[in-house]
Formats: sequence, C-alpha cells, structure tokens
Amino acid sequence: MSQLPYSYAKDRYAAFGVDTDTALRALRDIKISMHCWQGDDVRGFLFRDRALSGGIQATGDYPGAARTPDELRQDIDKAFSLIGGRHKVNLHAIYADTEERIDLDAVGPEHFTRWVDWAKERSLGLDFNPTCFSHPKSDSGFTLSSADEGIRSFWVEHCRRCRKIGESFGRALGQKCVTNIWVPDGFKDIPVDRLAPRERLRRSLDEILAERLDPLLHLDAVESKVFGIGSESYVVGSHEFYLGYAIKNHLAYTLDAGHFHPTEYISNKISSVLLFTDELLLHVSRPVRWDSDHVVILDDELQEIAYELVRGGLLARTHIGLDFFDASINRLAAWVIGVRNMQKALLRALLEPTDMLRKAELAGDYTTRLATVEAMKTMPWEIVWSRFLEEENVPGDTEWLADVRRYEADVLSGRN
Ligand code: RNT
Ligand code: ZN
Repeated sequence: MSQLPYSYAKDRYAAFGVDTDTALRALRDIKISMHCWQGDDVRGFLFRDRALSGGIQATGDYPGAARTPDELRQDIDKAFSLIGGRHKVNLHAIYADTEERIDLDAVGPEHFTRWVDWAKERSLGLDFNPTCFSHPKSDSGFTLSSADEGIRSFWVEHCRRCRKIGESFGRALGQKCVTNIWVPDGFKDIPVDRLAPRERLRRSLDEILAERLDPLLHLDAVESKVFGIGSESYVVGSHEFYLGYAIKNHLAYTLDAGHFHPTEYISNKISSVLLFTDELLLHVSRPVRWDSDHVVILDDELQEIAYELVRGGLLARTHIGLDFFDASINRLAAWVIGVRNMQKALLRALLEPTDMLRKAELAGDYTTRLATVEAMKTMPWEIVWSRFLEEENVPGDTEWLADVRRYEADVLSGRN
C-alpha cells in the first residue's frame, strides 16, 4: 500500500489534464509476450545435451533451472501470479513437449498440444520461433543461407513447419500467433562474397513463406542483427536485409534492442519502421557492451521505447516481446523484474500529457516541452502503479520477492 492515497496521484495528474483511470485501463489491456527461454537458459527439451550456440550466450549457474516442460510451465505460472494483466508466452521449437525423439525437420503442432492446453486453460496467447541454432546442422555458422543444399533445405523445412505450428496456436487459442525467424548466419572474418549468402537467405525465406496462412491467426516476423559472437564481421540477416524483405513481403519486422551498434537505439527506429510495415515485433532486451541479453531494467531506453509506442498510437500494431536470459540470478525474478519494468515504462508513458507537449513542440515552445518532460519524472506514478497491482491482486514491489524466495525454497531447491 502506498502511503499517499490514489486520489492524491489522480489530482496531481489531473492538473496536467491526464486521467489516471484511463491510463490504468489502457495498461491492463497491453499484452506482453514473455519468453519461455529465461526459465532454462535457452536449453529447451529436444536436445538437452547440446550447448547453446549461434553467437548468443547465457552465463551463470543459478540453481533451479526448469528441466522439463512441466517444471517450466509451473515456473511461468508462478511468475505470472506476480505480474498484473493477461499476457502471452513465447516458445521456441526446442521447447516441444513430447516423448518422441524427433529432429527439427519433423516438429509439428502435435508436439505442442500440452502447451496449447495449458495456455487455453489460462487464456494465454502463444508466440513461436524456429530454433536455428544449438544443432549439429548449424555448427558451420550457416543455416538458411548455407551453400550446402542439404543444410539449407533442412532449415527451410524446419521453418516451414514452425509457421504451421504458429498457425495452429493462433487457431486453438483465438489469438494471433507471431512466428519470428532469426538465424545466426554470418562470418567471423571479412567475407569475400557478401551477396551470395543474402541471395540464398532471400530464396530460403521465399520458400518458407510460399504457403499463405490465415493472417488473422498468424503473423510472420523477421529479426535482424548487426553481429554475434563468431559472426563479428558479417551477419547475413542484417537490418537492411530484413527491413527490405519485410516491407516487400508485408511481414512484421523485429527490432531487438541488442541487435544494433551500442550507440544506436531502437526507440528511434520504431516510427520509421511502422511507416512502412503494418506490424512490428519488439524484442525488448538490454545489451551491455554487446548483445548480452541482460534483464530489462527501467532505464532511459526502455522508457523511450514505451513513449514511442504510446505517443504515436502504435501499440495496436506492435507486439511487445521480451528477450533476455540471465542465468546468474533467480530466473523467475528475472521474468518478474523484466515484465513489470516494461509495464512501468508503459504506465509512465500513458500518464504523460502528450497532447499538451505536442502542442508546445509544434509552437516551437521547447522550454515548456523540456520543463514538462522533466516534471513528469518526479510525478507520483508509483501510486498509480501500486493501484494497478492492487486491482490485479498481485504483490507490491517490496513484497513479491519474498514470494519468489518461498518458491525457491519449496520448489526450485529440489532441482539440480
Ligand atoms: C538472438 C536473437 C533471438 C534469440 C532468441 C532465443 O540474438 O535475439 O531472438 O535471443 O530467439
Ligand atoms: Zn531477439
């Protein structure tokens, strides 16, 4: 409970022409796609002994990682009990829940029925991703852009099947599923031929996307990157490549906060991308010196991302997904911190007197703009946030961790 009553915050914001009730209603309706892979350091269940590869890395050995689909679902349930709102869960192909020993070119909707049943019971949506890494057929560093036809066609088949799985999620749950393609393909050292791998990637994508799926049930997205560990000099699926591909083929483009040069920010790209694509997928993450996928904190860039979505009226065309994996801290806490921070940033954006600021800016009154934006930083948004948590019946910022600690003692400590 906040010490100051909600009415205090309501009056303070009303003085700026902002209605806190409207902001709360809007926040309740925003779905965040929570990535399952924070729960087990991107291991999945199909190939438990394969190390994570593809130029991404989860570091740390905090005990209690989920070892089975049931454990992962139990952990996600627990995390969601500490998060307000109704959300989505983002799965990867390697999280198939099956006793069958299948390879990635054999995955199908039948291997995800337990996930779908679980999601349906909870009115959760599901999103999906092909897993084009951590596999012998990605060890060369190339998948969809491989010059080896056997390898290339293996990954084409995998991605084709993943779209069908995504569509089956959309149909079963009555919520559109976003299937996002990211491949690690690239060169450690400076290539001679930059063009041919990109031509092959384009051809593979054309083949994967040839089948038309119901756009009400399923959305295709493609995710770019600037470099990865082992692909420092050249990444096939670069920003220009996928932005061009997405615009030309009416797909969603995926902006991952960690996939650009360290001084480049995705908040400044959203408005441009959405001028030329219908929909956008965000992988909200936190790069620290590289694409390190640290847990999302309430920093300036997160706030700026939220402002962009709210100010531009872009929420309806944006799918907010999270993408981080820190194995050095309690994994449930990582989820709760990340999702709640995203929500806090959105709430603060919803509490902004945007119309007034826009008018000041248009009139060239940059003094009012700066003064007001700064004043907003110390407005009592925390009281409104506490109200949200109360209404959603979830514990406050100083309370939820005790709950996670109890779960750690009761459940996680039994895993090794
Ligand atoms: C990798 C991409 C990709 C992955 C997940 C696991 O750099 O960000 O989105 O993190 O698919
Ligand atoms: Zn990502």
